[in-house]
Amino acid sequence: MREKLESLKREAEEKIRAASDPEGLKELRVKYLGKKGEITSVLRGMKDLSPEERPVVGALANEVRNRLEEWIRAKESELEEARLQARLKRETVDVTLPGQPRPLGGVHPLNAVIEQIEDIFVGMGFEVAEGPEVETDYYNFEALNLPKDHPARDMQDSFYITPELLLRTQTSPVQVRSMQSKEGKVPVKIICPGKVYRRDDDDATHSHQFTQVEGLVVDRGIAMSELHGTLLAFAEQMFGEKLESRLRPSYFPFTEPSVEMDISCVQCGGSGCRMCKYSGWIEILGAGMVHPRVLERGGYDSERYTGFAFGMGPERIALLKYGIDDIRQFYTNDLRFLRQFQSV
Ligand code: 2NL
Repeated sequence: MREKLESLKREAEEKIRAASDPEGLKELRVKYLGKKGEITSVLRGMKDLSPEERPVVGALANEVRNRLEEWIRAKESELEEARLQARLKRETVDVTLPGQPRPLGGVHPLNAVIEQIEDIFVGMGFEVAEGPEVETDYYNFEALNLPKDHPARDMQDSFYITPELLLRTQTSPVQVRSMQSKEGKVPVKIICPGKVYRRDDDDATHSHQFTQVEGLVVDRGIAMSELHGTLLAFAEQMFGEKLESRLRPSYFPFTEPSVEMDISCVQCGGSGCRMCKYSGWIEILGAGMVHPRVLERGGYDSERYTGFAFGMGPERIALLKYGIDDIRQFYTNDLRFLRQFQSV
């Protein structure tokens, strides 16, 4: 039995040393040290030994078992360590490697200008109002003092969906809706930015879809001087403190009197150049005192309240501000164009 134990020990040592993975090692543990393992079966045979031999063989068996246990445990940690090292090597991340650059977008120049216009008016106490792009004939025209026979209502000029519904041609209907929802309370002090639509052949200065920012103030005692002061403050913040401005008489069906505002040319400062067609002046917006009929449609007594309104085209403002010569640049998404505005 002694020889049997010694040979078991040698055989096991050999196999434990050769084990290459924890699973194989586990099988060896079962094979030698398990309940039905080889050592156990040797111990079971001890009952046939003489009383003198029994303790000697017993001690040897215990020693062999302890050694095997020791070797297996040592091999186990060796294999685990090797497995860990392999995994660390495989999964190593070099944090000093340069990252993958992610392409960053920028604000579209037209949206940048619209946001800037909003900021300037919000700074003067205006609120931003928005409304539907599909409008009724009533809000888009009738309420704005454009009667049925008005030339601006020509079917050829607007995108009609039904005889009563169309894509709005201006953002003024939002202002009429806002007036109505205030139920006669003052002040009304809003700006309405948004997309508008007109049937037009696209070229460098026209687009069938463009943007507009309109503004409206209604209160007691609003006069032309409030209009002038507000729009001059806007122009100075948009184009610079040094500019000159003037109001010229004009005509819009929804305002009376109506004006157009010019500023000294942003390009030449007023001395005359191609941009201002050698006049020294650049038109930036249209405005006027709200027509009494429009006030009444909005739910305001035109005997008690007055108001001013204005409308401007962000495309035009952006063309002037950035020296762009073709409105189509805003809609064709040429990245070479757009990338020039990434910091805006
Ligand atoms: C322009 C001129 C203008 C208005 C828009 C307006 C709105 C209401 C009442 C009265 Cl609710 N007026 N809007 C007034 C004058 C001019 O736009 O050249 N826009 C690009």
